[in-house]
Amino acid sequence: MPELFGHTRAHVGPRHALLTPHNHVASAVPGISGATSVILINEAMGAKFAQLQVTFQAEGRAGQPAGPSQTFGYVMEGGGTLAVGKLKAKVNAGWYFYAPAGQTWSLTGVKPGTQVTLFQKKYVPLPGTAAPAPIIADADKVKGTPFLGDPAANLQVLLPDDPAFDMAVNVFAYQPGGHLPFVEVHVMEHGLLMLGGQGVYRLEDSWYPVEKGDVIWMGPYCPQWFVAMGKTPASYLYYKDVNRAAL
Ligand code: UGY
Ligand code: MN
Repeated sequence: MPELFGHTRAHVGPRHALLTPHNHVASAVPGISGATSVILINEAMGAKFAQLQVTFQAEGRAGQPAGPSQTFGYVMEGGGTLAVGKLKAKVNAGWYFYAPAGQTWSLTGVKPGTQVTLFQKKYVPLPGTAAPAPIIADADKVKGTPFLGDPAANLQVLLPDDPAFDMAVNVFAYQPGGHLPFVEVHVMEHGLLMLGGQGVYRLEDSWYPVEKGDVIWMGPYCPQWFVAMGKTPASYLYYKDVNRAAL
């Protein structure tokens, strides 16, 4: 349902932001053609990473030359042919890829309507540790675990738990009524996409009703808590910076 004219659930503040699909405005992004790209989160917002949503028309394609940024991509709808470094695979909704800094990636041969979320971050190498390798995989095949033992909150960790990675991307799935066990306050940032269902997100001292398609930025130390509400499970995909020194 469109929002009432002049009203929005969106909020953009110094430590957190919520954007709904009704707020999207497209940007032309180098390397992406035949597609509508929306830069939902980036440095202009205060974040140290970027989150984009790309919706492809027929003949659309996306790609990136080798550079200092790494890219994680998650296919929300449709599919196509992914190439990351030397890896190549046909992918569908629920598949994801990781392109390390310094490696090329491309998505071609897309079905019209294909939709992808991208997280991009400049890679911070860890001295003495080799950079991560490319990944193309199906999130359905990643085993989840109950978060802190709670079967109502299931966590899938999509990237290897390896200090070479300075970013993590996970899927959190909650049964109706499932919730984060406590209000988290942490140095890591998040970029989040609601994949399905509904719930209420606490960000700092505000509580926001959220649903599929909403995007949230949580800056460092943003107090955060979520409860899934409604009659269906809720799930979200989220980014987090990890594994690097405090100073
Ligand atoms: O990984 C996390 O920090 C996660 N528990 N945060 C969140 O879901 N808001
Ligand atoms: Mn968190």
